[in-house]
Amino acid sequence: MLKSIHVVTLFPDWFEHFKTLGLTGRAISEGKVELRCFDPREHASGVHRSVDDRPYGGGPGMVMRPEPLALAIEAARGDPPAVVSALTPQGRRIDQQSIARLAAREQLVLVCGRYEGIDQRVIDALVDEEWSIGDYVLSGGEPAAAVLIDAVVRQLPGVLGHDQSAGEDSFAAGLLDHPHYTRPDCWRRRAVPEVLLSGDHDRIARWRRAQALHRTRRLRPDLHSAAPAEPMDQAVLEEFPEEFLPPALYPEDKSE
Ligand code: 4FV
Repeated sequence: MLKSIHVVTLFPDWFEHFKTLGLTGRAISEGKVELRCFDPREHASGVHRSVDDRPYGGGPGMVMRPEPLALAIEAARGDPPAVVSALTPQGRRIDQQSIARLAAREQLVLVCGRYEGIDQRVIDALVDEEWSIGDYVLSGGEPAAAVLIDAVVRQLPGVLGHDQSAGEDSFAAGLLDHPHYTRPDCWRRRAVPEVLLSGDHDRIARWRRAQALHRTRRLRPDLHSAAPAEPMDQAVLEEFPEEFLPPALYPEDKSE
């Protein structure tokens, strides 16, 4: 199970606040997981201690120099070396299944690129795998590393109020989540589905499963066709054949 996350980044400050906030912050403060940053600039030599340089072959922008980055990666991966993961647009797309696998490792070593990217020889020599959070270009790997860290840490036992909820997450069952509601039961003339006020928890569970199925088929047919069916699905779709779509607004005088 995951104990430590080492991040190789030119912006350790980027994580200073991140590692104190929310579920990730609490998991770190409770010692459930450690987050340490390794800055290539600390391994840069020469008067300017530069960590980037112009690209061979010309073109815009700068590239991260190999040596300072390699030394920071070697410091972060330890001995025997842990698996080194880089966040890049070339990486495999992160999903809930890969998050669950990453959360099962003892240690994560996450390399964050900046500028146009990392000298490819460092990736060839020291990076074991690449992950992407999506087909768009960030100005740095740090936001992607934060996404991965947030998704992994909430998988750890005891991080989410009660362990059951990590397994109930969207995507954990391959479906989108059912809609959520809280007080008041009428907000701006919009009601909460009656079933949720019924106290009949089995019926509520069936309704939620039905909504997750309906909503996934409508919004993510790719997920819907790939999602493992559950024995109850036929029955819940007969009981709740329609997706709960917002009903008409309450007449004026009923509003909050
Ligand atoms: C990225 C992504 C990403 C590319 C150049 C950092 C940037 C810069 N990382 N998923 N999409 N990285 O855009 O993970 O160095």
